Amino acid sequence: MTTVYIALGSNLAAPLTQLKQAVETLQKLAKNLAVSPFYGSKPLGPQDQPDYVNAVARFETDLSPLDLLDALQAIENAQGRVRLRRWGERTLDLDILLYGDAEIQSERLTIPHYDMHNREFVIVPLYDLNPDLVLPNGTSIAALYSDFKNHQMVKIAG
Ligand code: ROI
Repeated sequence: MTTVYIALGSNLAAPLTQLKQAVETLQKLAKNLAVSPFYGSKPLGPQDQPDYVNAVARFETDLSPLDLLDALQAIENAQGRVRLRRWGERTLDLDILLYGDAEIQSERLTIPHYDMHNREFVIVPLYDLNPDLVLPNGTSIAALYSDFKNHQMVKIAG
């Protein structure tokens, strides 16, 4: 069993419902699923798009990284994933942030997620889930969180 962390994001087609539905589906392939609070966040990227709802989930799985990626993409597609432009609005994004302590660089996967340390909508909910987390490169989530202590995101009632 490997402990994995997944980022969830949506800013189209009832974002909160999109995330809740994805969590329901994750329950089926996940052991010991835990989900952070849901946050409303300003878009990173073009500003002429709706605000996002973001969260992070942690669970244990026997799936390999690529099988997990396939499973997450199947959930995105089942929920009618629409992505209108690069860095633009989307109905559902499920990104693998961490897969145990693995560091993976392949055509389909970069783990840890290449830009997670710069994204408050990832770091803040990750810290909520596990303030003692240490990334594979030795960086603590607490150190990353300190950059975002004054974040402007709002918690959304789950
Ligand atoms: N911005 C926010 N706030 N949340 C996201 O999940 C998100 N996802 C993206 C881009 C377009 C980079 N911006 C985002 O893929």
